Amino acid sequence: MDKLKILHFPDNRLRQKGLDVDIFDKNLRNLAKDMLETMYDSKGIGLAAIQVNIQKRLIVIDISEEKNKPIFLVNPIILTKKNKIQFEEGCLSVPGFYEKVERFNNVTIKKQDLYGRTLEMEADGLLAVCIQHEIDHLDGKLFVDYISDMKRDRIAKKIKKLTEQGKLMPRKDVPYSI
Ligand code: GNR
Ligand code: NI
Repeated sequence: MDKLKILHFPDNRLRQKGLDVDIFDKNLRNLAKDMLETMYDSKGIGLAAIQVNIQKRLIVIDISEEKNKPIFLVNPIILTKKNKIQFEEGCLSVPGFYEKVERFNNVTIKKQDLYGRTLEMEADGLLAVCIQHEIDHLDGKLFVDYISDMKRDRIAKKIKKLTEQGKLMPRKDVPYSI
């Protein structure tokens, strides 16, 4: 497998939008597999193609303990959302920083699978939050966009400095404090 490089905030490439996928071939399935392995390797529960510098509307998710229940979302669209909640989020593109964000506890979505078949699904709790977080990535949006400008700027500066010093955590571990 190819381990993909995950872009870090404030990299401008994270602000690009994903394009609809219209070719459902082996190449797409290979990319999804590489993204899944990259996500497992980084201890994440989701990964959007934009995070690995691929401008496609493709997401991989696995919230299972055993890491054996992958979900692939291609061209996802949120149909309904209800019940606002506050959820403490992290992001592989903002490694080591966690902040509370307002999300919906229940969503229904329409999506395609890796073979182009259209499906509807319902999601609650962590899965619902993860889906909203990942679809944001496809629209060039990050969870830090929901916090104050001051906090976001401080996180950007810290990540830049840690990267220069070679001290940015390679995987999700102990949080930094801001
Ligand atoms: O691994 C991740 N954990 C997480 C926790 C709370 C809310 C959202 C997430 S998604 C994140 C992986 C990631 O950055 N996906 O884009
Ligand atoms: Ni993320």
